[in-house]
Amino acid sequence: SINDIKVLKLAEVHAKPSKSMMSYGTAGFRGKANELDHIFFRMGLLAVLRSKCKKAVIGVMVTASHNPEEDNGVKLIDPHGEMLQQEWEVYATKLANVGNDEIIKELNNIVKLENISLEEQATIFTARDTRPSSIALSQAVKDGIAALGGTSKDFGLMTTPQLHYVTCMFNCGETDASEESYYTHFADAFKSLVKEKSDSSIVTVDCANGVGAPKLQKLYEHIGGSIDLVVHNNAEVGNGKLNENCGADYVKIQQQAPVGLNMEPYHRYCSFDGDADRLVYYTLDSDCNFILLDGDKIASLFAHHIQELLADAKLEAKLGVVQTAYANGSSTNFLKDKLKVEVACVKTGVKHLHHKAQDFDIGIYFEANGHGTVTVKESWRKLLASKTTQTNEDEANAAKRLQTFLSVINEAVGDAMSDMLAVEAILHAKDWGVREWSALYTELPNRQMKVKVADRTVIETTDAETRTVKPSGLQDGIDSLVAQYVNGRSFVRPSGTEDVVRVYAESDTQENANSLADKVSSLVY
Ligand code: 16G
Ligand code: ZN
Repeated sequence: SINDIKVLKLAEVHAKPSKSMMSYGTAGFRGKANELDHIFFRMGLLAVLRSKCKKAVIGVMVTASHNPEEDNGVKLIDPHGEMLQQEWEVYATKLANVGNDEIIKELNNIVKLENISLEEQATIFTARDTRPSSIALSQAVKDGIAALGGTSKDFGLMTTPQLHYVTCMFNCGETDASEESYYTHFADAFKSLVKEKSDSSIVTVDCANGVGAPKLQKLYEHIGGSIDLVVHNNAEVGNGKLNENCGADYVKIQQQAPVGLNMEPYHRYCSFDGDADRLVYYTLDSDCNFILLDGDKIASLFAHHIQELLADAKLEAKLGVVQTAYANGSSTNFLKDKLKVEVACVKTGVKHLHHKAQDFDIGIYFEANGHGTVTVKESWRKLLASKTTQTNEDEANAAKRLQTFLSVINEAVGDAMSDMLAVEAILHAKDWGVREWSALYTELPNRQMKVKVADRTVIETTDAETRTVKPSGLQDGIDSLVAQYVNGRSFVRPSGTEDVVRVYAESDTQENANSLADKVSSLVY
């Protein structure tokens, strides 16, 4: 049974402030770092139960991603590198909010509901981003793990996708799953796709002054001569602050270059976010207009390339792209009408996209904000493998190229580093620059805004967040505004990570998109 004394003693050390109420949101718990100590301790406890329940290693990542440096966050990673199962989010929220005196009761409750055998071993992999608060907070997680008799292996500084990767690999039987094995795997895959540098292969990477900077340096050392990378916004060498005026979220929302970057037309630039699980590219056109190549453009590039390889290999696959309501209308049209690929739209949040992608033999999913990856069905992977030994050499080679391409992608989760390698490999294969890539389709001008409201939960949405059902009348208001704009589209949704309502609008011109967003925003107040 649970060692009450040990748990309670440590729970005192990580006591909960009486007023604190939090819930396990889209990306775990997020908040001001100095209000989270008890949450991290309790997530250590929960990770032990989850590990015993799944009889597998569980990951715990300490990061608040693209949020300000003063924030922090924690999320659990399930055995195959997926996000924590939804039922357990409910336990997480419950456990986070009970008083110290009820922790044992709550833990026992989970043990009973999930039929957990406490004799099982529990091992938890932990890692953290570069926030100053992350060290103490990951210690709180480890205290929680120790309190329930679990074993923790701390990987120290890592990107979020790296922790997903090592967790997944270890549970698949790779006993030496390590940061090093991550670099070796992705660098080798990349090197077999890109044997020599092309002239245009200089990429400047804005690492948001986060953990992506030192990790990308390491990956680069493993890749050697097949690409030129310039690391920008590396807090280890400059004095920039994490995510401040830089990073994928900043570039995507502001539609402008990160701090300190002098851009030249049609050169290649990209940004990671603070924990390196999002990627967006950008450049300038010849008139020095800013051109963003976001998650939608990356998904389109992936789909285009995979489709070509499938055709070359004479392979059939159910290929699909999963997007959210934020996907630019032009990208959806391009995928559906030009590529004739099946497109699905789901609610915001990686877990929803990942889940839907698994309906396809090959599922490409991307949020417009740059988080995404490709999933492959195990049965289809076997079919692909058998095709690589086919007698027709051209087809076998195409199948091999597809196989190698898929292995440069981190299937467990969206990964800025591996997605960047995948983009670079495709551009190399097609002999394309950002100009050709961006010409796949022209984005509809769009605008995102956030609105502070008294209570964002009064807004309820349906149809993958594209429409509101509450408060009544709001959707009618939006509909009649949208009808006044050429190619107008707009939706509102309560944020899952901040106390705001988000507004999205697109239309034929930037002025119209801005104006539609403004008007819809004022409906929400
Ligand atoms: C989190 C999600 C991301 C989503 C974003 C939306 C994960 C790992 N991350 O960062 O997918 O786009 O939240 O935030 O699920 P919002 O609800 O505040 O708009
Ligand atoms: Zn992130």
